[in-house]
Amino acid sequence: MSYVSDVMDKVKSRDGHQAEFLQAVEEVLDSLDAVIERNPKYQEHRILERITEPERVFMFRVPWIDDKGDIQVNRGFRIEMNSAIGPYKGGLRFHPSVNLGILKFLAFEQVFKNSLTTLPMGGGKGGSDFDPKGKSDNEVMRFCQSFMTELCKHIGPDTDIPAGDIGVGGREIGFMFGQYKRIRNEFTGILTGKGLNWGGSLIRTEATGYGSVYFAQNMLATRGDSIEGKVCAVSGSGNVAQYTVEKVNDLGGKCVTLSDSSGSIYDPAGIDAEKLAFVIELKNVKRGRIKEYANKFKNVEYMEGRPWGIKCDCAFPSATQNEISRTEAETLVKNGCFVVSEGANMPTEPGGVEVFLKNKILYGPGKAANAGGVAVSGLEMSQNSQRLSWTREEVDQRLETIMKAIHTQAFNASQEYGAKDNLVVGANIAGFVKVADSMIDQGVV
Ligand code: NDP
Ligand code: 2IT
Repeated sequence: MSYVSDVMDKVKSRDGHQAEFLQAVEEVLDSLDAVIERNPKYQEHRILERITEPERVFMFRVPWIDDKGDIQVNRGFRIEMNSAIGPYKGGLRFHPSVNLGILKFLAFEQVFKNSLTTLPMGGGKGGSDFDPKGKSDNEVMRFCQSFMTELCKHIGPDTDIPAGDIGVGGREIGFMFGQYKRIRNEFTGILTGKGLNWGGSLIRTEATGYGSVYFAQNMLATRGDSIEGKVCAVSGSGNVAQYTVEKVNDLGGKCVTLSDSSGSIYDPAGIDAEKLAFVIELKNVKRGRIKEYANKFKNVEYMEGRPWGIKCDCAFPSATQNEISRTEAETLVKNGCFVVSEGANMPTEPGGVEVFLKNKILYGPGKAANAGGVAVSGLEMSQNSQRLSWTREEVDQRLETIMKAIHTQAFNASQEYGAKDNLVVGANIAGFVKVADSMIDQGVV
């Protein structure tokens, strides 16, 4: 039995019930055969056993009082996955589906993603099964304060720096930052995605969506093509989806779909700047449903389910994991879609990935395509350390450069290891080698 399959079996027997974690580990390990074969040192140093086991996991009770005066209890988590190349870095997700397995998958992905950014960041992830939907601002604040009252014992600007993810945006980061400062009496960069008046970076809000479109541009450039004139299907309508639409518009493409967990809208005329402003207000301020878009604008179709039946050139899945099945991938390809850039983490089921690779479409896996968010988080940390703020142009320029570097690293690694232009294999190898070599340098820890 090969070293890779031996380790996969061990992970399965230990964490068999953590389906998403196993899925993420299997995808990475499947890419590594050639690297392991050429570099026996990884087996000698038991890198795969170590890299699949978090360095540390915290689970804690988060009690808070709702508006009726009743006590509610949620579960809080922080996974400190790997610190070989820098302090733990990764978002916090607040969603009722959150559990240890989902956060371990996200933390595992984050290790390789952060490595690809070229910046010195280790990998982590955290969150809670708290559901912000339908909660008042005061309830969200009390929850965030309680969550940070425990989390503050474990994080720090040189230790572990959380940020946003699903259900955690500017409002939640603000409440958590305020509570950390109050408890610790320290104004330091312990979170990224902060408000621009108190240590945030320009372009951080836009970064994941912009980055995912820059990544698509880089993929298209390998075929002498660009986003201009392309019809794009986007899923989700939160942070990543919103700024994906903005950047596609900037570059002369047209986005025709958005979604949320209730359904999707199809707007054949395209989601222009004015319609996007409506979506941003609807989702970030009114916290309403995407269905309202179809009531507001003419000639828009609303449908239950996901938007992958709509004919498009490019797809930007930007909602959540496993939101493109094998069948949906087949439909996309059949309808002429030839670019998929994953704004979300692991949005395509393994069967769907197989379909994209088999059909040789331009496929950018999440850990490469959505790394722009954490990359600008890294730039926010640099600005905080220097007590300086860079201009919008400077940050955007750096983001574009980083996305290009990620594409180049993944593309080159795929070539070097005989996987042609398979960016799944390339991103996994390029992300892995830097972390694995650093682990070897630092001994058995
Ligand atoms: P938001 O909370 O801002 O938006 C999430 C969107 O996805 C909403 O429209 C939401 O709909 C939808 N969604 C969430 N869960 C589900 C589900 N189970 N089924 C269907 N739709 C769902 O989150 P983000 O935009 O920040 O995150 C989106 C994705 O991007 C996630 O996979 C995240 O991990 C990834 N990502 C985010 C980064 C960031 O910087 N924010 C960086 C890199 C990746 P509804 O409102 O109905 O729940
Ligand atoms: O999945 C991700 O990369 C994020 N949610 C962003 C993490 C970060 O630290 O900015």
